[in-house]
Parts: sequence; structure tokens; C-alpha cells
Amino acid sequence: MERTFIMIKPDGVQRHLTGEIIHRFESKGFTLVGLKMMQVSRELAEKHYGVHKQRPFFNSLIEFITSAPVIAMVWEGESVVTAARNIIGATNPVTAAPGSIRGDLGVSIGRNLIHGSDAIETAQTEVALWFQEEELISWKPVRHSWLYE
Ligand code: D4T
Repeated sequence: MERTFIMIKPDGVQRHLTGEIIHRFESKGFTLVGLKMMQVSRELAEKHYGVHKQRPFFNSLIEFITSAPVIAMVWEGESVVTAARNIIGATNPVTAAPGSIRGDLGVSIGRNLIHGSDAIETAQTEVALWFQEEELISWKPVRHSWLYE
């Protein structure tokens, strides 16, 4: 079963949207297999966003991600990487589709509430970066046969 890394960013936590955001993944049909609240270190933030190191917004992004706690999660399900990106919406909340998390709850690209891995390989790298293997729990929800053929 596919897994993806999802992080509720400091703005989502500060705005008390944690429950609302988790609810959207649960009600869609995905399974939570790991969750922790973290004050992110500069080192971890820079590793996670290493691909953006040369971008003009890199420093402000690192300041933001390390400014207050985040909720780090791993979600599991069929095609969860792609589906989660759709649930989250486009990077800029102004153009993110209504119905998506960013489309419904955000107004600014630098405060876009949530991160989701953008591909299966990225998801594997990010899950390994943020979680130890023993922090992830494999379990089969009883609703499984009502979600999948
Ligand atoms: P993340 O990685 O946070 O899930 O966002 P996306 O995958 O949707 O978008 P991204 O990697 O292109 O951007 C990473 C992160 O940087 C912030 N950002 C981005 C910003 O502050 N200003 C900008 O101009 C861009 C492009 C928002 C998300």
C-alpha cells in the first residue's frame, strides 16, 4: 500500500486547523500510520526543502517552517500521493481549487498550510527523513473492504 508524507505547517497549527485538515484525509478514506508534533530544526527544514536552496523564497520558507510547531504525518492508501496533492490543492491558495485545503482555507503562497509529497519516490525519501521505522504503525482498518473492491 502506498504511503505519503504530509506536514501541517506552522500556520495550520497556529490557526487551529489541525482537526479540520486531518478530518479531510480520514473522511476521504486514507489511513493514518504515523503522527507527531515537532518543533522543526533548521537542519531538518533545510534538508526537507533542499531542492529550493537557490530560490529567492528559501530563507523565508525556512524561517517560517521553524517558527512554530508542525504536525508531521504519514498517510496510507491506494494512490495516496496523487490523491493527497489533490486534497491539498495548488501551491498558491489564491488559485487552488475550491474544495481543496489551500483553496478553502488559505490566502497566501507563503502561508499555504500544508505540505504533501509530490511523487512516490519523494514520499519514500520524506517519510524516511521525518520518521523512524518504529514510529510507523501498520494496521488494517475495519472499513477497508468498504473502501476498496
Ligand atoms: P510544499 O512543498 O510546501 O508542499 O509546496 P508545493 O509542493 O505545493 O510547492 P513548492 O515545492 O513549489 O514550494 C515549496 C514551498 O515554498 C513556498 N513558496 C513557494 C513560497 O513561499 N513562495 C513561492 O514563490 C513558492 C513557489 C510554498 C511552498
